[in-house]
Amino acid sequence: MSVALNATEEYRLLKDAIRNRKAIPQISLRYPGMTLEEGYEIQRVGLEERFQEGAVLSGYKMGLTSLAKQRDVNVHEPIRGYLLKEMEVGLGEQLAFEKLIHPRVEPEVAVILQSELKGPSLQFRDVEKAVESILPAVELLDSRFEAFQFRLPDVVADNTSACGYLLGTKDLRQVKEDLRLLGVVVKKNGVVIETGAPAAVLGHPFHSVIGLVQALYKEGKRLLPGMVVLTGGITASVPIEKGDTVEMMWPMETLRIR
Ligand code: OOG
Ligand code: MG
Repeated sequence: MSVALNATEEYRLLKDAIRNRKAIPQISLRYPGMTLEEGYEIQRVGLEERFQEGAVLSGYKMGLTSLAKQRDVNVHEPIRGYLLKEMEVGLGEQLAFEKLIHPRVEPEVAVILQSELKGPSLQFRDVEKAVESILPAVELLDSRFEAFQFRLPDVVADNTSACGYLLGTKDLRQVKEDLRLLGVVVKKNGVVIETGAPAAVLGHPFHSVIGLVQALYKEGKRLLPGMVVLTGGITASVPIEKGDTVEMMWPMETLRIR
């Protein structure tokens, strides 16, 4: 029989990794039988602690909703994590590299809600009606695990590598085209290194929102007006270091990260 892990203790190690800016070994190396539920329990303990420290929830993120991302980290199942207000990076703001371990950025579609979403049997049109805006976004990832390597329960415990996010300003619905087909071009230091389209995310990013709401429902939670949902990386993520510039070009605006 495997030994049960202590979620509070495991969260402590993740927190130390952030504070010391030093990655730690994967939890599942010490607990080979670690389950997905244990991963979510560690994530839950972490969120609870953050609340006690005064952090404010700004929304949620879905991860590994595209094939490109699943291949990127060799984990093949969608996962979810939480977003805090303090994670938001302003447009034009420099990344705080001195606090990061091995950051990566990825292009995403963010959905901002104007009304709540809940329930086990949400339909596509329910999401459509609840949306306030659909914005191009960048997620900043920074795994707390060595070599950015992990298994499914590890990355869930680590709040799905969440670290920051940046929102664009132009609602993608202003482009009179099918959202699924809008292109995003990712350049690093002037060189195109990734290209993609929102269709990469479960066929349409709204399916990611539906999956999230269904998972939250099982925990008695819902999405509230004003919340941000990051629907998942469209392409593989791009490592970024001090001195690099990453540009994500969408039809109406380019998001620049440095
Ligand atoms: C895991 C988080 C995945 C996404 O958008 O797919 C994620 C990782 O890649 O470190 O945020
Ligand atoms: Mg992401």
